[in-house]
Amino acid sequence: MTEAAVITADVQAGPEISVIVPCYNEVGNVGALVAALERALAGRRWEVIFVDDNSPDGTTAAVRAIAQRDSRVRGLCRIGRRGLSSAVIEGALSSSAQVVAVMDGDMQHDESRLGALVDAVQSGACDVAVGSRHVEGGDNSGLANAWRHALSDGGIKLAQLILPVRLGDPMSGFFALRQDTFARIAPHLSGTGFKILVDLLLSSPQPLRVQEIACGFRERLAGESKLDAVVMLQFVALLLDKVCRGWLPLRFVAFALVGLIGIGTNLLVMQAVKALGADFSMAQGIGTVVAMIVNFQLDNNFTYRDRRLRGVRCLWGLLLFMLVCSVGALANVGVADMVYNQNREFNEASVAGALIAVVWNYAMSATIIWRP
Ligand SMILES: Nc1nc2c(ncn2[C@@H]2O[C@H](COP(=O)(O)OP(=O)(O)O)[C@@H](O)[C@H]2O)c(=O)[nH]1
Ligand SMILES: [Mg+2]
Repeated sequence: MTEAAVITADVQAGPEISVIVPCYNEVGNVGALVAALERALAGRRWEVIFVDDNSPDGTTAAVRAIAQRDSRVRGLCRIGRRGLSSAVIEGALSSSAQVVAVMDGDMQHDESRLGALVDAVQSGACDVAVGSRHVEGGDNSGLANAWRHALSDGGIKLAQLILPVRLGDPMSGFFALRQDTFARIAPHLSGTGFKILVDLLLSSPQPLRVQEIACGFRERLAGESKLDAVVMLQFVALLLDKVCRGWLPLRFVAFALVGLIGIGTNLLVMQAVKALGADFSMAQGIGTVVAMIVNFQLDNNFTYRDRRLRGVRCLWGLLLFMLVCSVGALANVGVADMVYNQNREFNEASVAGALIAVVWNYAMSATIIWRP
């Protein structure tokens, strides 16, 4: 027996269940959720891991205050990061329990179904047990309004088109699976956006056996939903990423699309400034600077949302971005000139120049400005 394997009398075995709770600005819900878990999982060895992205409302402090009295409560605070799915991945990988369950931190999920989810996985009846609002007995009444219902239904239909398994509620954020199953799939996950269950089902090298367990969906206890237009786009990006089996670098595609918006902005502003009586160089200069600022904002809030720069770092980032793009513009003109001198093809030359510029800008942005 090795030194590490010696167990002293007063050491207790670890939990059999880790409940992973991604949270952002959920300070008003943490205490209620721990109390709910206590009731729902009575008689089982469990822990809860709150993964908070350094919420400004003090969610992590609230978790730590409870954790000081209760060793079943753990907190993982991520700095400079955002994202539900990536938070779940990191929480689940920090677990040594046999089963991990994932649930939201706003009391929308019905914790009384947790035991059934865990039992379904532990009995070997399935690989993933899903708390489902779309099987008999389930309900979706906690969705805020008709728009959220339509969005959820649309997302379900879209996901069902490409999922390898039949599932009534692939958009559920309430499910359980064995930790080793999660760890096996983890290297293949995209980790983008909100829909970690869809990510797991589409990323698993072997098809997963799924069982749905009817479950209610309540209204949020406190705080606000974080679902917004970018999260919706991230869902489409996740599906695209999986359909293309990872060969389409989605961040690059987003960066190039933002670049196209930049070209449009440049032209529009240039025309407007020219109409106000400025000469060409002045109009071109102002158009370029405005386009760079717009591009930086879009990239910071969308392309690199998970690494978003704030405050002084955002200002430095913008200056660096302008420098990088200026070098990119010089490379664009240089390469376009070279190609044009060789074959006198105007279109080919400008496409070659633009390509070099976007690749340069992307490479520099990804490695220097929004460093991983
Ligand atoms: N760590 C982390 N958790 C998040 C993030 N966005 C949302 N969450 C949490 O994920 C859960 C579901 O999010 P919510 O906004 O309620 O989504 P909705 O139920 O679809 O409106 C909640 O516990 C949120 O606090 C994020 O960027 N990071
Ligand atoms: Mg919610």
